[in-house]
Amino acid sequence: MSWPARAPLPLAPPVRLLLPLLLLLLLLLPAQARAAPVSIAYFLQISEPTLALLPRLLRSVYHDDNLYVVHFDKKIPLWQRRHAETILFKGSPRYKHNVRLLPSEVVTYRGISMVLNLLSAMHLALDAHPDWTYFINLSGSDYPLVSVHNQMSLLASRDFSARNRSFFSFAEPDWWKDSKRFRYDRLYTDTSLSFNDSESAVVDSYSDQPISDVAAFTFAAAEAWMILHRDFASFVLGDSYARRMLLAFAYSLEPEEHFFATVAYNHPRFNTSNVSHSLRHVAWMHHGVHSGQHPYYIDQQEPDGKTWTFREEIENSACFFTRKVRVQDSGLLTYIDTHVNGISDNPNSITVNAYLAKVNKALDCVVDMPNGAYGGNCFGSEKPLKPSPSKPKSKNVKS
Ligand SMILES: *[C@@H]1O[C@H](CO)[C@@H](O)[C@H](O)[C@H]1NC(C)=O
Ligand SMILES: *[C@@H]1O[C@H](CO)[C@@H](O)[C@H](O)[C@H]1NC(C)=O
Ligand SMILES: *[C@@H]1O[C@H](CO)[C@@H](O)[C@H](O)[C@H]1NC(C)=O
Ligand SMILES: CC(=O)N[C@H]1CO[C@H](CO)[C@@H](O)[C@@H]1O
Ligand SMILES: CC(=O)N[C@H]1CO[C@H](CO)[C@@H](O)[C@@H]1O
Repeated sequence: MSWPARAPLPLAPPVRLLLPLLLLLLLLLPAQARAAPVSIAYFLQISEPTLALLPRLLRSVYHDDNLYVVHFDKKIPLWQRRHAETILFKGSPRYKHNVRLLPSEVVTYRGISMVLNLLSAMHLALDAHPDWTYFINLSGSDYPLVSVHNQMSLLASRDFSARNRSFFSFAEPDWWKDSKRFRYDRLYTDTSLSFNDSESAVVDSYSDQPISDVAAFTFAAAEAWMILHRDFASFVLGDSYARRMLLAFAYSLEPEEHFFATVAYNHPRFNTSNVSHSLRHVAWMHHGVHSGQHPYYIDQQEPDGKTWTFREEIENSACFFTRKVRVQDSGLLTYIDTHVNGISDNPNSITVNAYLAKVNKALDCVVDMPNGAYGGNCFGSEKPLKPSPSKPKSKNVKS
């Protein structure tokens, strides 16, 4: 793979004369319009139910200047993974240039192997591409509400990349304690730590986590969706503080929601640079009813078979991505491409710009929020995230 250097273009004489004027104009523009777009490493973590959603997702977030790391869960049968790879690279010859496959690992839902898999992806991304600035973690059921080009510009705007800021959706503070009680006070083992590929479950030991009461760090409650600055990614992979914290979370439940946020919240190098929202729209509530353990599917339809239940909510979310998508190529995705992110061939520029204005307004709101603050209030429809009481598979229970 080669990353073409961008050679400065020679300037023609009339342009040279205009240059001071152009520079003056540039200085008069607001800072956010000026910064060069940053490049992004996207990680697409694919499980069996989301295999069919991958080709469209990759197409919709693809851009030559970015890096794409794709992972197929090892629990997906080998022939199916091979087939998915073949289909993927048939999508476009350009993919060869910047789409990388992460060798398959077993990923246990709600277990530490989700964190380990994300760390593997960050490692590959840091090795493969010299200059991405942000790392965005996606699953097959995410879908963009902002075009990639605009994502690259918006992450370069304000003080985000200038201050190496990472984005986390922290939960409301009164839930941090509950969350710790449900997920950290007992020891839970992700059986994929056995190195046995047929093992993938989180098992409750029903014994206390001895360090829970004495932990001198603050257990941070957040969502598993993040936008991480390269500086934070390098820190998480290479620093001994992060390594020790990883072990402190190895036998916990849902560590993917707490490990990264806890490192960022507690370490003095990052606790003054967080942004309190991960720019993801997740539908947890509908007509006052909590969805339970899993969020609602955003492509759910009303009984009339014509109305997309969450369409308006999506249009007010002001986020970069929505989830969870269940249906491949649904009319809702076509609608989003035309009216929201504008990546279709015939976008409606009025609604696309209106959505972008909402995103800018939300970013202006969240940019100065305090550390660990609940950023959801800046984002139209976002509803609070509650920790769910844990019910992992219980075997080998000792009483
Ligand atoms: C941002 O990260 C770079 C690379 O790790 C580092 O050299 C720089 O000092 C960091 N800047 C800030 C403001 O933390
Ligand atoms: C791996 O685990 C399975 C049960 O899930 C067991 O039958 C098998 O013997 C284990 N393999 C090894 C090498 O222990
Ligand atoms: C950041 O962390 C350090 C060390 O834990 C702590 O002393 C400091 O008060 C924290 N700063 C903020 C702004 O949270
Ligand atoms: C390890 C980890 O944090 N994975 C998350 C990456 O993002 C997807 C969806 O955006 C989540 O489902 C994963 O939990
Ligand atoms: C602007 C910023 O960095 N956000 C917050 C992150 O955390 C610190 C510590 O609480 C806050 O002071 C910042 O406002």
